[in-house]
Amino acid sequence: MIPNQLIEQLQQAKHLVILTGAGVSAESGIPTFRDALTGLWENFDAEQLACKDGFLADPSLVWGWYEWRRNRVLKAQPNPAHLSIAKLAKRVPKLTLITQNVDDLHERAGSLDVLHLHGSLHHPRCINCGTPYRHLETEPVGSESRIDPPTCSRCKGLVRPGVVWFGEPLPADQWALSEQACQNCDLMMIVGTSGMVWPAADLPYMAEKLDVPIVQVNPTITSFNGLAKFNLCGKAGEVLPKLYAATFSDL
Ligand code: BV8
Ligand code: ZN
Repeated sequence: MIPNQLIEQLQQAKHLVILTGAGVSAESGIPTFRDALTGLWENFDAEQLACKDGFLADPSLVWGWYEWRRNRVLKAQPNPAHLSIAKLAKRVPKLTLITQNVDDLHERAGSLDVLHLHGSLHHPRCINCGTPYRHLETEPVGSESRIDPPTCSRCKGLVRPGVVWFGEPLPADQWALSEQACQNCDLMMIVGTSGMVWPAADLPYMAEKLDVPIVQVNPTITSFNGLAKFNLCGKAGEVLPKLYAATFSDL
């Protein structure tokens, strides 16, 4: 199951980059982006809701969707995939974790300095002046319903989710650090992403151009299969603990 050559490369890695997508949170019960379109939102395209125009066209529909998703995350726990990634960081000299996910499960598993390319469900802000909004514990979240977004305490503007919507640029600092890591690593792991969203999907190509070996962990075939030197076909929550144990079996 785990090729010896991969075990050696992981044992000798000086700088490992891990890029994760929604698949790494799937076993925590977090629906992937496209699976999150049920109930009120089932007749929508993700791209229609996850964009500024979609929010402005129907703020309570879109805010309700994000609140429902945020509540799912609050109730979820990190799974063995998140935990294995956090443990890996203690075993390799340098690990850069880049995620496309908007949940905080990597952080809750103990990962530090996570690079969030697409923002976070947990840092809403005013759409006008950018003032951060702090969720009140008592806010009614969770039922699949329309929820009017709060308004900014400073300018009365609408509060928006702290995610990167389609058509919006990625946070420049997170992107620059991610690019830099992919161009300076000696092993790259892609976990649970279909590679359908840009420019995040560009990162593995940057590493491959520099002959960096790539490992993919995914139960299905993706556009990265041709790029990866090692394709571990399986669920991240099952494969990553095995990979960790095979590589650092002394622990
Ligand atoms: C940009 C936050 C330019 C929101 C997300 C027209 C106009 C403008 C831009 C574009 C355009 N056409 C194309 C583009 C580019 C566009 C894009 O890529 N579109 C796609 C649809 C083609 N990109 C953008 O717009 C980006 N910005 O280009 O700006 C610009 C520059 C300067 C100035 C102005 C503008 C912004 C993209 C960010 C979008 N935001 N998330 C939210 O969450 O609501 S992306 C969102 O979808 C997720 O974050 C994720 O990254 C992505 C895909 O989600 P999923 O499908 O859920 O997950 P994933 O793809 O990762 O697939 C799940 C995988 O897991 C599968 O492979 C599955 O097999 C696997 N899996 C399942 N179970 C497991 C598993 N793996 C392991 N273990 C398991 N158990
Ligand atoms: Zn404001």
